[in-house]
Amino acid sequence: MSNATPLPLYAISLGSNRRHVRFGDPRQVLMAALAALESDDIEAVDASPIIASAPLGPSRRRYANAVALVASPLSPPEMLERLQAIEAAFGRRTGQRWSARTLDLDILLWSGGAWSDAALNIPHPALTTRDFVLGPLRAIAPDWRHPLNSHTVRQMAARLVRAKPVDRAASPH
Ligand code: A4P
Ligand code: MG
Repeated sequence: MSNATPLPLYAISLGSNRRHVRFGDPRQVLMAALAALESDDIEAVDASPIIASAPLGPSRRRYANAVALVASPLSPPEMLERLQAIEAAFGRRTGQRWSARTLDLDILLWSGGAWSDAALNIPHPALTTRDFVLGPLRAIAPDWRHPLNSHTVRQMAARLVRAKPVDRAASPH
């Protein structure tokens, strides 16, 4: 079976801005989550460095963020269900949107292309606007193309950096 069709790839984002009573600070939460992702049907392929990032949204705590590449035969809904089970095992509180969380796992990209249903959108809709996602993703998958806008991850990350000075220049003094 050495020439079997390669398994689909997923890019998964990891975020945390709360300590976990057992694992420790957000960086340690992400390291434990990376280990928890691996299983019989999820194979770790690569992981980015873990970065510290300023919070987007109302929470004031800084985040640890990273991106993992995994190979898996799971369908996108099955992968989402698995990620939500891992979040729950890490004590994720549901409820308030964007509240401080122990662990947030999102599907960024899938080698099968785009997916859209009531519970799941792939590529992740905020992928193109978030430096704390595109930075780590570029470290491990710079040439992956967004299936809808066809830009590579490297191009999307560069566009994000270039957008900032233009925005400032456009604002009134
Ligand atoms: N959902 C749809 N598409 C996807 C996908 N591609 N991957 C649905 C995962 N989930 C997807 O997500 C709500 C619902 O989105 C899920 O039930 C699923 O059916 P959630 O994770 O339960 O809720 P949430 O995270 O509170 O809301 P949301 O909109 O996912 O928040 P975000 O956009 O994830 O933002 N700042 C920094 N620096 N770093 C961060 O990591 N994260 C957030 C959370 C805010 N600020 C941040 C960071
Ligand atoms: Mg999420």
